[in-house]
Amino acid sequence: RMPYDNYQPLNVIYEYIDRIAEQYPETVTLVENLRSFEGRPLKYLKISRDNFQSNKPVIFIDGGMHAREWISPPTVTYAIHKLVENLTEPDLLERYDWILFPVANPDGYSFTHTSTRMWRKTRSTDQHALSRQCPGVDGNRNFDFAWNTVGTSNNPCTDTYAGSRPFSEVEVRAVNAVIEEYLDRMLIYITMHSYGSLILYPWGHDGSLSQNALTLHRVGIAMGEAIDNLSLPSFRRYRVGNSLLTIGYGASGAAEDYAHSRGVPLTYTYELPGTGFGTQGFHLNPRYIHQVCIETWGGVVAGARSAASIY
Ligand code: 0X9
Ligand code: ZN
Repeated sequence: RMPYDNYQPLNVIYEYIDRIAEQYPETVTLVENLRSFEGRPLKYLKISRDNFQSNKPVIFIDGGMHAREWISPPTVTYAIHKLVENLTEPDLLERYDWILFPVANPDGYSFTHTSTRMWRKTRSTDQHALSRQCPGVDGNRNFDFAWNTVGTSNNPCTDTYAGSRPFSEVEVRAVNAVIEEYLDRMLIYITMHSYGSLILYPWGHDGSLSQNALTLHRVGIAMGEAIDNLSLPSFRRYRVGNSLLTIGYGASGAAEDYAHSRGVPLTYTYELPGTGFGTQGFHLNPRYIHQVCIETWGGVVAGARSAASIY
């Protein structure tokens, strides 16, 4: 498996993805149809016992939409590791097909390694007068759900710029393409962010609850409890709840709201652990990467099993 004792540059993550696809062609399919704004491949893996032939419910997990949230991509590659290289929970492949997209914003992720550690957005430019001096759109404001109405900005020089229109970003269109392709059978969608030790569910733009809130909460609690049971005493306990109420601010155009609005029953934003304050929280000490990957996978497993008992 990949090393989990330090944060890895994009090429190491991509080499891992390529090698897994090569080494396990029976269960793994690499998809790289689209390229990022700067031309990097957008890579995700489809993992299945039978090449997605038997219409099982799909679990989709993405990471790295926000570039500086470095703990996010390793939790997704770790899920790949657990499903392919070290399958200690075979029921999860019996019951579900999986789609794992570790770095949804590779341009931003590379930029945090080569230039600006605290970069959040994509690296695109558009027609806005300020866009050339201030590139980048917030991917988690760019989905077509109550787009650019709350917790967003029209100014490209801010971290929450919503873009010139919904789905202006090819990286966001790539995530959306997965959601659309498997809409009829996607059961769980999780987008990995940091930080705060939170499990958030819709609706995040106005704090109201969806029709499916009771189930969203039950499955969310199962995830949060499983993580807490695997966690370290020094880590914060997870809180589970509505996005706006639990994180304390509203934001529209977010992935978890959009996927739910399209009909995916169980959609969550995980805010993974961070220690420290302010922007320090985005740089979780690398000594904790392995721990967070293990406990986060525990949360995904518990959520998948909890959902299996309901659906
Ligand atoms: O603001 C965000 O995009 C997320 N927090 S982060 O610190 N990772 O940037 C929270 C998104 C919460 N979900 C919704 N507002 N729907
Ligand atoms: Zn984020």
